[in-house]
Amino acid sequence: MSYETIEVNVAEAIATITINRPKALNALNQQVIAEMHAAVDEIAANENIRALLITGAGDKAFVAGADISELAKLNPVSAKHFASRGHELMFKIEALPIAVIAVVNGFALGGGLELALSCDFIYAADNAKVGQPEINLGIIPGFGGTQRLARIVGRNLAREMILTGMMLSAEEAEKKGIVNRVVPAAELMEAAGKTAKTIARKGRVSVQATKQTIANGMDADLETGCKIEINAFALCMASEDAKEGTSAFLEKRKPEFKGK
Ligand code: CO8
Repeated sequence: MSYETIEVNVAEAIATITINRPKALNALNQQVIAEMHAAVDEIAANENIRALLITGAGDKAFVAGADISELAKLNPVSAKHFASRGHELMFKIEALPIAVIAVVNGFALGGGLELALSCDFIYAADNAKVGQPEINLGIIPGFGGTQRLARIVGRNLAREMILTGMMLSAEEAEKKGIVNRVVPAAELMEAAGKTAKTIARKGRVSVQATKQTIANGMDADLETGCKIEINAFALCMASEDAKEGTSAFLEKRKPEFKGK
C-alpha cells in the first residue's frame, strides 16, 4: 500500500513507520491518523514482521502534536470523531502482538507524546523534548495523555506537566520513567533497531503473552493481575515455542522459535 503522509519500510523482519510531514514537524492531521491505522493493520496481518519502530522524518521532531491548523477548524462533533480515531489508533498500537518502540528523534509534544506513550517503550535522542502543551492552546490532551501519562509518571507530575504545558528534556524524561533510554541523536535509530532485533528473535507467543499480561494486569489489583499471569503462563506452555525454548536450553543449543 502506498501512503502520502507516512513511510513504511520493512527490513529483516523489523517494520519502521516514519511520519513524514517534516515541514509541519510531523504534526498529526486526519490523513496521518487514517494512514497510520491502515499501516498498523497491514503490519498486524504480516506474521513475518516481528517488531515495529515508529519515528518522525527529519532531525527536529518526532511529532509536534496534532495539526493545529486542522484543530482550529474543529467543532465539538468533528473533534469527538478525530479524538476517537486517535484513541482507536493508540489502542491498536498497544494491542499489536509485536514489540513497538517509539524512536523519539526530537520534539514529542501533545499528540506526539501520546503516540509515543502508546508504544511499548521510548528511546529518545539526547536533544529530544517531550510535553503536553495543549493547555497553551486552551484545550487538553485528546489522544490519551491525561490517562497514559498519569499512569506512567503518577498523578502529580502528570498534573504539573499538563497544567503548565512544560517541556522535559530527554534526560529529565528518562529520570521520570517516560523514556527508557537516551542516546546521542546520530546513534538513536541504530540503538532502537538493535533492541527491536533482540526482541524479534524471541518467540512470538511469549512476546505477545508478555505484552497482553502486563497490559491486562496493569489496571487490575495485584491478585487479579497475578491470576491473569497464571492463565497466560499456562497457555504459553501449550506452545511449540515453549517446548523448543526449554529443550534448546537442556540440549545446550540456541532455540529456533517458530512463533507457534
Ligand atoms: N501543528 C501544525 N503545524 C505545526 C505544529 C503543529 N502541532 N507544530 C509545528 N508546526 C509547524 C509550524 O507552524 C511551522 O510551520 P511554518 O514553517 O509553515 O510556519 C513549522 O512547523 C516549524 O515550527 P516552528 O517554526 O514553530 O519551529 P520552532 O523550532 O520555532 O518551534 C515547537 C518548535 C516548539 C515544536 C513549536 O513548533 C510548537 O510549539 N509547536 C506546537 C506544539 C503543540 O502545541 N503541540 C500540541 C498540539 S495539540 C495536540 O497535540 C492535541 C492532541 C489531541 C487532539 C485531539 C483531536 C481532537
